[in-house]
Amino acid sequence: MGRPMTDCLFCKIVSGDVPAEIVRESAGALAFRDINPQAPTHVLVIPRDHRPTVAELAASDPGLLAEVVREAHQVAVDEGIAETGYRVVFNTGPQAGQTVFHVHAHVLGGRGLNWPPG
Ligand code: IU
Repeated sequence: MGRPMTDCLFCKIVSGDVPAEIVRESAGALAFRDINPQAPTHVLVIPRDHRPTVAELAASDPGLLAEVVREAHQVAVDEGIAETGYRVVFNTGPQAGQTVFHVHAHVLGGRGLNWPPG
């Protein structure tokens, strides 16, 4: 836990081996635009350290999870959607649609978002 995983796409974005449009960086986290955006703003916030899911991050490093959530809010501020509203989503597990097992917060906004989600 916490070490870079050689077969992890998001670890490769952290190391710079895979390019991404990075919008924010903090000591422990990185924010970059999703390559398949589902809303006018769709940014992913990840911890630099590898953790597969939000549950594992919460258990092993709650301070780092708090940093990811603070950065997610700061992305919304930077994108101008903090006032109108935005959504932060951690898909967790295959049935919830998690496809990349390096925890990431989706920050979505810039349009009306339906509830419940599909
Ligand atoms: P998910 O919650 O694990 O399904 O989200 C993974 C996201 O990662 C998804 O929205 C993809 O579009 C996004 N993504 C990306 O931004 N860059 C990539 O190279 C790959 C996936 I593969």
